[in-house]
Amino acid sequence: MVSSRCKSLMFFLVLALVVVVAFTVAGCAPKTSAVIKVASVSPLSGTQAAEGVAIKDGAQMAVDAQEATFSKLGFTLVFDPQDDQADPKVGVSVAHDLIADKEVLAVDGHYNSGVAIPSSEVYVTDNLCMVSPANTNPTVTDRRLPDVNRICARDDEQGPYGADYAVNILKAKNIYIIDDKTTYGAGVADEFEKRAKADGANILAHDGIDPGDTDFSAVLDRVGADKPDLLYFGGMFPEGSLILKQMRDKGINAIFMGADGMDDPQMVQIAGNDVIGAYYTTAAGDVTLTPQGAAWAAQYKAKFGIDPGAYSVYGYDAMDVILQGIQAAITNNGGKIPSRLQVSTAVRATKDFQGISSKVTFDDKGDNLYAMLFMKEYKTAAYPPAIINSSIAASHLMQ
Ligand code: ABU
Repeated sequence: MVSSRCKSLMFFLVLALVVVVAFTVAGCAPKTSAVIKVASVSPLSGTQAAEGVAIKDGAQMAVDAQEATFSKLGFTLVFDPQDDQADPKVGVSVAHDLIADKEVLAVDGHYNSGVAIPSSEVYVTDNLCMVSPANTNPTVTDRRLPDVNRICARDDEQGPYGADYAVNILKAKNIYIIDDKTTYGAGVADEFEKRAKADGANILAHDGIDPGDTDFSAVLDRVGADKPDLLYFGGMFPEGSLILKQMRDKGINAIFMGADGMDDPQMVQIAGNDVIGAYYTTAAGDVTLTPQGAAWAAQYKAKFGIDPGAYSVYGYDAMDVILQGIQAAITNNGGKIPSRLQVSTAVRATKDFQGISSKVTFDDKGDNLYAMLFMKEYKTAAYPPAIINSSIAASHLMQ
């Protein structure tokens, strides 16, 4: 005797089988679209996390805006944000993870040149495309890796730009230089020093600190003894802001100038009113100065509840450059998922792409022909400071 419970079970099993066969025969089985992952890699923890998160959020916004477009093409676009902790070893480890995940087709990163350079040595082993929103050290692109690009200016443009302003406009004659001994900080300070000497300034000393230092009494005592007109700092905002505050506490009145590592609202949070009168060069403009940029910044604030950081819009534009490259690579590949090499080739071919921050055309090294430099001065203790000068960062056109 077959129980009625058994009969019901058999009925449902047969029904399920009929449904599966019917869907398969009719070609109605649910389709799974291929996944395309795009990563951002920047410091999401540690003292530089504010700028790293700003880049990540910018990248996220670009991905969210294009999910539907990729879906229509038959792909599921997935954002894969990674934390490099501003540490080269962590960056390299993350790079190996990204290389191993074959769904990852491109990287929007990094923030720190000293992390980007060794990490990109890993990306190139499998042609994984990298577009940097913020890495300014020349070596990033001077190695001519075919998959490595940046949309911002370079430090062999930024250092001289700052030096020309310091010597020719601010009339600094005696300059004291401090750097943080990193690839970025020492690099931009060396470029500043070369041009300042060529411009006729006297370099009193070129001193060093270590990232993570918080007490700058010893170096600032040496600065005070040398009585410079201007103190130039090559390094990042956590240390630079403390140097500025502590030099004023010691009564050192020299003009303070830094580079784009200073471009973060924490400069005001740390140094308070001592920021007034401080200068820095940066590769990041003020996005709110155009109607389209102001609308973008409002959208960013509505989404993340905070104003964009210096490099947020560059994180967005770098990701947008990546996504237009992936779409071109899909087209070139007959609508099928492209290889990493096809993506890298399409991204390097980017020409006159209109981003929110600027246009993007990559030269044969992966530098952006439209990259700009800006001089900012704190007229009040409020971020962002005023842009008082700007220039196309075009020296690489002559190389
Ligand atoms: N350029 C801003 C961040 C510093 C760097 O390139 O390492």
